[in-house]
Amino acid sequence: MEKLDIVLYPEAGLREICAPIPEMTDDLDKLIDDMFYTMYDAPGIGLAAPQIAVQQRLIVVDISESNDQPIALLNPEIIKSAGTIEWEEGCLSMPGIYASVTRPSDILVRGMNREGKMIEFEASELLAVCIQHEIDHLNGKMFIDHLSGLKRARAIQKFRKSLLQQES
Ligand code: K2U
Ligand code: ZN
Repeated sequence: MEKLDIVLYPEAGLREICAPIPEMTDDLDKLIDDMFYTMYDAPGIGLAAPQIAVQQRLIVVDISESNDQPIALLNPEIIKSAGTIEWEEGCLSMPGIYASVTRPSDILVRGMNREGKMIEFEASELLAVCIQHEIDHLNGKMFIDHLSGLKRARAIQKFRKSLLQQES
């Protein structure tokens, strides 16, 4: 297992549309292990491949308390969504910044699992929030993009200030 470096905003790679993955490979299997290791170490409950500078459509998620319910999804898609939920979100690529984001509360997700099998499942509440947050990353979108102009500007300003303080 390897702890990977997490890319920080405003790295350009976080704004790219990631490429679909044609098939599961041994290299991807190792990358998935390293992404889970990096996510648990952060700690976080989700991680998308562009956050470790891999511009491919791959996410890992585990919202369990005991880190024993890992979900890896290649080419994840939201097939259906319903309801609304407001959640105080953060992002491992913008550490220390939190803001309330409203998203659909119930989703039907389709993707390929790490065994190369197409799967489809329903998710709600925090799992739905987390999967949507990660799929946003695959489309070059960050949680701050869901904020109003003023709140987004304040979040970016606060993050930039925290980076400058770390450098001084
Ligand atoms: O993509 C990421 O940056 C990982 C996020 C995913 C996430 C953000 C907001 C709400 C749900 C998931 C990290 O896991 S943020 C850190 C964190 C840790 C525990 C609980 C919630 C957020
Ligand atoms: Zn994030």
